[in-house]
Order: sequence, then structure tokens, then C-alpha cells
Amino acid sequence: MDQSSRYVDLSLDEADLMAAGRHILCAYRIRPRAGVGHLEAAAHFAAESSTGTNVEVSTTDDFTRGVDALVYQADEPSGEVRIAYPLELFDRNITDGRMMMVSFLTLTIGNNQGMGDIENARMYDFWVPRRAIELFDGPAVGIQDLWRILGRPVRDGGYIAGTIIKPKLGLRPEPFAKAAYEFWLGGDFIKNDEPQGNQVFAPMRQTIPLVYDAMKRAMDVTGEAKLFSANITADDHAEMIARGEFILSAFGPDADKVAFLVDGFVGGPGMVTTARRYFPRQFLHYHRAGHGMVTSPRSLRGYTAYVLAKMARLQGASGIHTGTMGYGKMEGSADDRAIAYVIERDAYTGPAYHQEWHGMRPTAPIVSGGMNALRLPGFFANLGHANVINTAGGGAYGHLDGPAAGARSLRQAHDCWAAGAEPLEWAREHREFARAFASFPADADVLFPGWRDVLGVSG
Ligand code: CAP
Ligand code: MG
Repeated sequence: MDQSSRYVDLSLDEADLMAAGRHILCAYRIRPRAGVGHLEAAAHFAAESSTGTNVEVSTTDDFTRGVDALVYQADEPSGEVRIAYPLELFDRNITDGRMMMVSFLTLTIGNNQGMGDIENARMYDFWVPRRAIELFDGPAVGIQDLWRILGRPVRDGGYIAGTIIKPKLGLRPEPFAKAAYEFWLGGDFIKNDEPQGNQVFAPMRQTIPLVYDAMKRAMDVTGEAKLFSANITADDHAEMIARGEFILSAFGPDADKVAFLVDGFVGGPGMVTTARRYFPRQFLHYHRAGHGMVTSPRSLRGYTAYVLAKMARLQGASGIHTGTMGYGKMEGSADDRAIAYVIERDAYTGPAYHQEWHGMRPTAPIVSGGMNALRLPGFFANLGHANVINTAGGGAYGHLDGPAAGARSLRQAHDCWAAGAEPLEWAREHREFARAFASFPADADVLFPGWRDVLGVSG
């Protein structure tokens, strides 16, 4: 059934829609099944995403039609479809009237994924009006709170050198805490790896107190504050809360040095918002494990990593993994810096829309995935700044001279970029950075050919 007469209005002007501020706008690329017209498919997509189904129903009235999602732009050659969703469509809390991300997803990327007349459809940008910014939680804590704890300037406080306790799984409490202590002798920030929680070989109630003891000892030895991002991910929100409360209790007077990690993509919006609302004083660390199933550039469905990051800021993530922009082990490209820019800035023009954040606190980029000291200078040069949390697991625990040296190599790599120095020259005067070349020779061969001769390393 062609519903374009109801769900398409190409006379609508995007600038007018933005000025009125009564719609959320979404940009998709849609490919209809063979034999289905582009506009017909887009209309059905909008119907299924708002007030309709595949047939007219007798119960529809004029009010219903007044809140139809409307296709306002469509371009068949590119597959471009832009849809305006009236704010009234989106579910609101009965507790406090706020909007909820699960409703945004259910409508804009819900049943429309997998419709019989759509080959594939993928959201690559969306825009929210000021009213939606007012109605989403947004971040309560930001990187500036971490910089303050670290004794840094709260503006442009710079690079936070971090790691992930590796191996990903398999350490019992004592070796886990030892690994943490050794990194903290050189670095700032440690996170649980995304699957680490309360495994039977490392019960949280044993591990966390040992981690806190390691933090205290490292702070005593170094005279520096240290940070730990503890995973509270769980299916049951009561379990999440129990974990968070236990961890805060265990860290006692240093609970402000604890961030809470949630596996937000696989856990879903409910988990993120539970953490954001129940622990509003803790830095909310959004890990996006699993996102690649929909955000991969090879995916023709779902939404992009750029869209995921915007959603995370609205939900209140203090930081989210934004990838390594072609410099690490995960897929990505240099242009992925837009994912960092859209969440850290007060406003940003993305692939379809210019988004003003109207004072919503920023979400910090978290850079992780195959990173080590050799890869960092190029990464920073591409991003253009170092106001990020970087977590390098292999890049620290794979360093030949141990985790503390690995941590120092990361900071020296940052300092090399900040000084505008040539890395091989910098390595001559910075031992741990130099030893990263020997620690990661395959990377060194690719990034710095001839490094052995320059650094006098045989082999
Ligand atoms: C990195 C990591 C991160 C992913 C996240 C891992 O470890 O801990 O979870 O990189 O990817 O488990 O692989 P390494 P993203 O530093 O040892 O690679 O940040 O792209 O979501
Ligand atoms: Mg990990």
C-alpha cells in the first residue's frame, strides 16, 4: 500500500522545522526491496516508525494524523531519506516527565529495521531541538572532574594515560591488584576490561578492596591521585546498584576517584540511565562493546558510531569510547574524529545536521583499542588535541619493561606530540618511549622504518 500521500510532505523546509523546534529529525540511507519505489518505501518506513502499519486502520483520527512522522526529504539515487518525528511521539517518564532513549530507539530505529519492503536502512545522523536537550539527562560528571582530581587545569587538562587490566579475563584478585599497582606507578587511569566483573575466580568482594589498597599504595609512592573505572554492568539493575554501592563503600574516602563502567551498547539504554541516575556523582564510562554489529562501515543497517556517541551524550555518559580513528586495532578512519568533536563541543556540524547542545555538558572521548606509544603521536596529530582518556591494554602490559614503563611510554608519546618532536629523535632522550619500539617491533617497522639503525637496536 503506497502511504506516501499521508507520510510524505516534501514541501516541509528543514530550516523551518529546526526553527520551530517541535520535531526530532533523522537522516537515513534506505534501499527498498526490488520492485518497491523509493518514496513508497520511505513512506512505509515513516508510518511504521510512528502512527501507521501496513494497512489503514479504522481507529485513526485527525489527532493521530497530526503526529505522523513525515518524510520531508528523499533522494532515490543516494537512498537519502530524512524524516521529521513530532516530539509528542516520544515516551516520557511518569516519574519526572523526562524523555527516554529507549523510546527514541524504538521509534526511529525499531520495527523499521527488517521490514519486508526495505532491503536495508541505516541512520547516519539525527538532530534534537532545545526542548529535547532539556528533557534528556545529559552528563552530570565530566572529564574536567577527573582533571581536577588529578591536579590538572579543569580546562584543557590534557591527556589522561590509562590502561585496561589485561589479560581480559583470568587474573585472580591478587595478580589483578598487582597489575593495577604496577601500572599506576606510571599512569593515571585504569579500567576494568568490559567483561571483568564478579567472575568466580575473582570475586568482586575480594578484588575491589585489593585494587583500592593498590591505588592507595601507588598514590603514596607517586604522590599523585589515581583513577579506577569499575565495571558495574549487570542484567539486573538491582545488581548494578549493589555493585556500585559496594565499590563506593570499599573505596571510602577515595570514592571520588572511581568511575563506573557500563557496557552500554549490549546493556542498553536502561542500564546507562540507571547508572547515570543512581550514581550521579560518578564519572559514567560508556563502553560500547558490540556496537560494531550496527556501526561498522560495512553494515547497511542500524546506525553509525557517530549516532551512538550523540545518543550517549544525551543519556548522560561522562565518556564514551570513540575509537582509534584508523590508528588502533579496531576498524575506523581518520574522519572518525567527528565522533569526538560532536560529543566534546558545544555545537558541531555533522554529516546531515548542525547540532547545538545548549549547554549540555560534554562527553569525553575515550580512545582505546590496540593503542601503544608508537601509535599515539599520529593519533593526536589527526585529532588535533589530547583532551582525552586513552586506555592502552596491550600497549602497557605488552611493554618489555613492565606496566609502569608502558604507562610512562604512553605519556612520553603524548609529550612527543605536544612538543612537535620527531618520534625517533624523541626516543633518543626518552627511554620508555624508545623501548616501546622494541616492545612493538611490527608497529615500529610500519610506522618508523629504519628505527633499529637510529636507535641502535639489532635484530
Ligand atoms: C582494548 C579493549 C577495548 C576495545 C574497545 C579491548 O584493549 O580493552 O575494550 O578496544 O574498543 O578489550 O580490546 P587493548 P572501542 O588496548 O589491549 O587493545 O574503544 O573501539 O570500543
Ligand atoms: Mg576491552
